[in-house]
Amino acid sequence: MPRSRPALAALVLCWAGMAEAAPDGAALYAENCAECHGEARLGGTGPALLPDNLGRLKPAQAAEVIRGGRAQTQMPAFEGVLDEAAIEALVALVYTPPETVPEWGMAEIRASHETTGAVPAEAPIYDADPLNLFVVVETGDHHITILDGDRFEPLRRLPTAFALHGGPKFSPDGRFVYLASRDGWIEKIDMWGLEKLAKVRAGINTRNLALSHDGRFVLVGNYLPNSLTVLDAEDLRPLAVIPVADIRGTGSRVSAVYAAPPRQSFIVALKDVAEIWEIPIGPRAVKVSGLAHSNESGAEEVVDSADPFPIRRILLDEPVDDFFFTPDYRVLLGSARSGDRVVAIHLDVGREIAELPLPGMPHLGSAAAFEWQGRQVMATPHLRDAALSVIDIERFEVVDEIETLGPGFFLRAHPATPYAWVDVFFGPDADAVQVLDTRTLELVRTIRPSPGTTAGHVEFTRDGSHALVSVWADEGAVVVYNAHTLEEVKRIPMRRPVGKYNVHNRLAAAGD
Ligand code: DHE
Repeated sequence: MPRSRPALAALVLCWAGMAEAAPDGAALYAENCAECHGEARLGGTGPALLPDNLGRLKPAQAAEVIRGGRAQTQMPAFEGVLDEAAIEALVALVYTPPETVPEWGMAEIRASHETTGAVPAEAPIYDADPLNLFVVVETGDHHITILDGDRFEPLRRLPTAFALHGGPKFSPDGRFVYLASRDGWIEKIDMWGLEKLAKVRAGINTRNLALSHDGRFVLVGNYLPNSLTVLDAEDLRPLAVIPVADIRGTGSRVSAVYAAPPRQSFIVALKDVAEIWEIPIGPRAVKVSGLAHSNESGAEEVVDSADPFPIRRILLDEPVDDFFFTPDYRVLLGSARSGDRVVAIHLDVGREIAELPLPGMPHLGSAAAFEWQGRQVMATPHLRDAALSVIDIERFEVVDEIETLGPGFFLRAHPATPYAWVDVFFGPDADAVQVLDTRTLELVRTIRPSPGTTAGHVEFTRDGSHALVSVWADEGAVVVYNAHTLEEVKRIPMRRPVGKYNVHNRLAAAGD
């Protein structure tokens, strides 16, 4: 039935009234959130609340966190304090990009820098092999546990910044470890004294960090701002902020930074532009620049002289990231943006030398190398396909595809055992890890540490005798297996232990 004019007018008035009454997200934020998350949403005691930083949290989950709070953190529950409309307004606000790109340059980084006053210990304060310790990253309540890798006993638990991501990086002698959080906090821990020494916020939205071959510099790669931050590894003092843009000036996020110890350089993967950067450290810098300048092979290379961290640009046809390096660091394999092929780039000549069709979105960053039938190969899980690909890393060809129970995230091998372990991670079998016999390329065992709960990320002890697997739950565990018999040995309760890192093995994997 058609509405009368007065009825329509009343409806319009009513809508106008509703619009007026709609909660003001910014005002609600200022009143309830700014104290911990910062006035400009850049973070404070709580994490940054910007769309890029929240990328992995769905809006419905964010609403749930506002309603119910976050266990084991200072985030309170707002249910009963804020109504649903207010919660929705807050969610809408935090997923809206700020009007101006937040500034995070040298001044802001310097102002965030803090040392704790702790002095590095003169000797280990524990009776355990310092090179067989594990750093277990527990994102359930944002702590790390330092675990004795012989007795499988926790030695110390330390609070960390919110949401660490990427592997912690050890100094070449294993004395110190550096951690990076998604919100840009970098922390340095003394692995003898088991104390935090310093922290600094190197970016607003950070990918990861790398430590130079000589342990002098920490390089941090950021999404926001588009920058690299160089820190003094001694005390995390900022030394340089390098804006990231391609040769034409188009800005780019940094996908990840890597140390290349045999090259004495850093390698930088860029998300949005078709370049890879190499930043030489120390005397090698001169050599690499010379090589690039005298390159007559036609390879497209340009060397900037942005002292003291000169950038060698390797120009590509399209962006590649998620790198795997051959053990000598002469060649890197990178995933093309389409996720359906891998390119091999020779770092000395600065050009693509091979292309491999790998349609399942290989996760090269977590691949592992081993010897198979006298050939140097690596195996990589795929993020999209239920398969492992085995690639000859001298001839750059795929030698085998092995069907798994589901797409996987992390794979680990150790020279002392023929068994490599890969997790399943996605799909109905996410509670399983599978064991690959690297002699036959057969999957020989499926292990479900906690049926029904996601299992992932494997790390070996220093001698390869045991494999440690995470049960990825807030009330989770690190489960220790005998790496030869594949039997469970011990279960250590942990709060969502996303990853664990053995000092010796991580240094060996980095080529130190
Ligand atoms: Fe990671 C390492 C990128 C999502 C857990 N992850 C890395 C590295 C990169 C990377 C480039 C190597 C950095 C290093 O070690 O210095 N990760 C990405 C992504 O692009 C992706 C897919 C999307 C994103 O939001 O960043 C992603 N990663 C995740 C997760 O969702 C994981 C499973 C849980 C989490 O807490 O974030 C996760 N990533 C990890 C872990 C490592 C890692 C545990 C270290 C692996 C190692 O053994 O070294």
